[in-house]
Amino acid sequence: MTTPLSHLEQIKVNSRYLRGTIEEGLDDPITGAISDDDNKLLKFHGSYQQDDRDVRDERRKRKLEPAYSFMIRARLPGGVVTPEQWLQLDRIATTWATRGLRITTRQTFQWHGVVKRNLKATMQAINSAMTTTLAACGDVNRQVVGAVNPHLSSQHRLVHEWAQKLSDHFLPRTGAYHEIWLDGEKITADQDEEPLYGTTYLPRKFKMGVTIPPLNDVDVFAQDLGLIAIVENGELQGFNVAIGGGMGATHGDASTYPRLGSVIGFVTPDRLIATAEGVVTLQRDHGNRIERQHARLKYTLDHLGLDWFRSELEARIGFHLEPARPYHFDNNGDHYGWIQGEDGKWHLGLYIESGRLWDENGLQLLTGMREIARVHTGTFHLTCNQNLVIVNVNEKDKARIDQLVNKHGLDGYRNQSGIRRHSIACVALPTCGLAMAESERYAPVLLPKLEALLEQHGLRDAPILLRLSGCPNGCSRPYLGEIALVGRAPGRYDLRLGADFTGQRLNTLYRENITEPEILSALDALFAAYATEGLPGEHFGDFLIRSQVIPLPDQRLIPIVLEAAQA
Ligand code: SRM
Ligand code: SF4
Repeated sequence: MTTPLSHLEQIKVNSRYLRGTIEEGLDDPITGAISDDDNKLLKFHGSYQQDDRDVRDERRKRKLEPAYSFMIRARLPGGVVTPEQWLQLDRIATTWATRGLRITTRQTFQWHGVVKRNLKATMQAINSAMTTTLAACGDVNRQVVGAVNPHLSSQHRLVHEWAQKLSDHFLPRTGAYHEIWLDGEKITADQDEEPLYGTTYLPRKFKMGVTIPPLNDVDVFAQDLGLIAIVENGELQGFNVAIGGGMGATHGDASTYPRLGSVIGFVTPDRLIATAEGVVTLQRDHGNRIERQHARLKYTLDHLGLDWFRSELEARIGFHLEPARPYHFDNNGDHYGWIQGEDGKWHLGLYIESGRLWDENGLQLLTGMREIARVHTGTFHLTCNQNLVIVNVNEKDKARIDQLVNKHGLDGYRNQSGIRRHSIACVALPTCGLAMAESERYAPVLLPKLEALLEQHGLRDAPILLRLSGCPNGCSRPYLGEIALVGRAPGRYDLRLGADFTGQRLNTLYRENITEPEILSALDALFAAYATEGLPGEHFGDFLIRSQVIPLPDQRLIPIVLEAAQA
């Protein structure tokens, strides 16, 4: 007896390569929504239907349909944006979206609040800016992230090149996107094909990231496929391959969990695409298509075994992976302020709170970046920590950029506390349909309180990784925070502690379902101990482990050949 496919798998099969009835739904003037099935397909096109949760109850009482709108996500491999693109993408934000430009934790832009009648025009405008939204969401390979390492310009270029190649290789081939959004020629589904994905695409989302040690700003072990570039004497030798990273979990369901990627070997650059294709197609063929909560690659690996996966992979690609090469990571954060690249050009790293570029609270972050894009001759790089770097500035142009940065309140990087500089918060309310608690809107409330505590203990500048998520899906990669709050209910969070400073150790649940006073009181005591008992240079997460406040997490969750491979 064969087990039936999940409802979503059936929707994919019947969708005629992601067409569904999206076009008809867009034309229906009676509602601001599209059908549930089409909404599932729309994700593959890079958009989610949402509703404003701040007014949901009130509208229900007034018997109005929810205030529907659409979130749109761009695909910007490696997070690179030219000034011309910036101006076009900014114009989309001011014309059709409601909350500016939002830099995501996968170094791309999201727009929120686009209403249905403007969806097509917005998609067209994004494509006119020489980018796309295709496969920014959905059960496919998503945005490929790449480390932002401006002071080593040649390596930076290299990471971007590989992010772009991988992104292009795994882009869906369906003509549906062009037909629906760009008025492309209509073809019948039987003329269409998806050579790599087939009619059911992947069992679940798939994520890739490329980094060059000692920087791990992409959190390479949180990727389904993480690639650690090995550079010797300035030359790229190849990549260590880490598979099965992922953050998402469900409260109260121990069969779901965050997992760090396992390093399974090394490949030379000429074998990278074949290896990546082997990993993706093995997941396509063996991932769980019945229970979506167990469909990510991490569960496929834990179910079938890492040894099984590696030998199937080698059989499929026709060569053996070499032993992983030594590497060492220093940190997974961003560099702020000016830094000179090896080619003499300058780069300016800016702190953007929760990645939201918007004109509010007396700041003009969106306007400021627009002004900069008008005069800048280099590029912009978005980071996975929701920040941005103004890249390739000539010496003579630095003063002009500085003046615009100061004028528009983009100079926060100069004087922020250590914890703020290392904080990330996911979007959560009011747009995220899965949010259980506030996150992005809670960061400006919580941070001053944490800063006051840290100040009292002489820890104002201590670099501490703080990650806030409105639910356990983990969009801010909270399980890699030295301190993390994971939403449970309005005003209530799990407090997790003890990840390291480099993205190589998961944190552990410390207090469950607690309120702000309880969070502050718990942290106050730990900050006091850290201030007096921490060793020089010791990071907060490491201190918590050494002092046994937090037990060392389950070794299964630590990258498997990490110790052997590390220098
Ligand atoms: Fe995420 C779902 C926002 C990065 C794990 N994520 C969502 C949705 C689309 C909610 C939904 O399904 O209805 C959120 C939309 C909120 C909104 O209003 O914009 C959302 N995720 C985000 C972003 C915007 C967070 C941010 O503050 O920047 C990030 C967009 C990334 C991008 O540009 O592609 C974002 N999401 C992540 C990451 C971090 C990463 O990839 O490095 C993770 C953890 C890594 C991972 O995938 O394991 C992540 N998001 C999830 C999950 C849990 C997946 C799982 O395996 O269980 C969901 C829920 C789901 O897929 O069912 C989710
Ligand atoms: Fe929404 Fe949860 Fe992701 Fe936050 S972590 S954006 S609340 S799905």
